Amino acid sequence: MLTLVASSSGSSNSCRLAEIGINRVAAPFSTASFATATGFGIITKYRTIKIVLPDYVVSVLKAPTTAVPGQIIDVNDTTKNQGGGSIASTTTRFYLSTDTKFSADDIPLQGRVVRPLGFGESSPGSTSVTISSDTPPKKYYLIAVADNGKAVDEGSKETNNTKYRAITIKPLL
Ligand SMILES: [Ca+2]
Ligand SMILES: [Ca+2]
Repeated sequence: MLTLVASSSGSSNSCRLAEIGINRVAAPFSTASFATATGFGIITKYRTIKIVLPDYVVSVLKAPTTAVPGQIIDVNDTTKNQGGGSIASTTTRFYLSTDTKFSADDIPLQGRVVRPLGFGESSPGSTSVTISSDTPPKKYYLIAVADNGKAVDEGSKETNNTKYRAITIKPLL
């Protein structure tokens, strides 16, 4: 939460917001509003607003359920920002994992650049992903990671950035 001091004129609040570098809030700042008199007899109005950080997620992930080593597959995802607006481009990257959890030992594959997303905006995209020819055939999970590399500060919302689909890598005949 951030407390701003603005003048008693409602129309000037946006000017004060701009002065401290805030040009976008996700909701009207109506949480609390009251006036108080200072010792100099000047009326000052306080308003408390909640600054909403971006929250990136992968809302849609579509990929083949089988592939062979060396194959190039089309992976379709939709990356969504379900939080406050972002001014940074991000990368949604794909990984091959032996479990459903994104971890440091997962195999990095291709990714795609996602333009800056405003409040509630989505970016659908298709990525050509190469399954390395030395991938041992077995069952894997293809994990998509939104904002891979953490270009955007999401506060406590960094833990919901992945989505997975099972994919079986079959031996070459
Ligand atoms: Ca997130
Ligand atoms: Ca893993």
